[in-house]
Amino acid sequence: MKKKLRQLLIGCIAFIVFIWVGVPTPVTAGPIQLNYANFPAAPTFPCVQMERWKNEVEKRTNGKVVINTFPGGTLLDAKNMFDGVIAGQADIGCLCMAYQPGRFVVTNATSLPLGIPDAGVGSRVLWDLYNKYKPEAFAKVKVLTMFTTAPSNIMSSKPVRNIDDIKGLDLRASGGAAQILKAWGANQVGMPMSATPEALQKGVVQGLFSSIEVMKDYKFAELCRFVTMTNTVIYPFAVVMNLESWNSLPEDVQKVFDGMSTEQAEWTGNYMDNHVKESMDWSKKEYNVEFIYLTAEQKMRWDNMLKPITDKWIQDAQKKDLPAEAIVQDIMALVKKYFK
Ligand code: DTR
Repeated sequence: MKKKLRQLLIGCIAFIVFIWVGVPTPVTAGPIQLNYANFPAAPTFPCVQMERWKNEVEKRTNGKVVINTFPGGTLLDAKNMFDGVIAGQADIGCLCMAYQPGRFVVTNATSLPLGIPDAGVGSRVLWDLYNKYKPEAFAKVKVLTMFTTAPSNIMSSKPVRNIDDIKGLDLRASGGAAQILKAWGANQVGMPMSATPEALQKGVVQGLFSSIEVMKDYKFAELCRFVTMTNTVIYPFAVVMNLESWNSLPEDVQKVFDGMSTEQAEWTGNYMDNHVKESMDWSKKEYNVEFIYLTAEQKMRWDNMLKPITDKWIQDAQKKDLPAEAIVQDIMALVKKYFK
């Protein structure tokens, strides 16, 4: 009797174990969470495009993916954005390539004075250039998209009406654009955009050289009552993803990301161009900002002073075994293609 009871008990336990192990419990895994880092403040264009991308991704993956956004350098700042993404401190990061001229030589060729007229054209040119050359610099990341700013102008607390006015003026610019200010004779002070509001407030600089949507987004119009329209050089940006994070995504999600690359470049370029106009109107209305236009003769003089910059870039890039002349030719041909 005892033996039978024991057998029954063992049978029951075996049955329970069988049910427990054999029947799969429903998996209640949540959505895929990805952290996206950005360096400037939330109202600026790199963050506006980030929020747009987030919303589209979440919509197009039907909630399978959730993007957590970190503007204002809260996860990674301008200087360690690229390496931080490679190291996995963020899954995705947005960086201004112009801040590191020596690191992103090919894509930074778009910031040479080659006549990119606006951000819509600039973003298309940059994205095509990247896809043609697939530069080695991006071997350790997945590139999600690229885009550019609108051309740069001088925002300052003192009027710059001619080339003499800029001589010795402390102006902030970063990376590639620094050489432009130097060529014009300004006292160039280097720092990322995110450090500029404080430098202006403290009087470390009397102005800056950038696309002018920041007059509104950072309220620089309050301190910079003059804008000299030089319409020179854009700054190129990239959005990159950690390779391991990318490889761990299901194929259908990767397809959504890849399917958005060109669209996001174009969307951002167009947003930037419209926002520049808005910012100009706002600056005039709110702070009576004066926009100074160079005469054709002046503009030619200012532009001519920049010619050695492209020649020097070609020489330096050739030393790095890059097809420098072909890259410059490609940029000019792409500008023609997209500039209608
Ligand atoms: N012109 C570059 C890049 C830039 C233009 N607008 C913004 C806004 C926020 C961050 C960077 C930028 C620059 O001056 O840094």
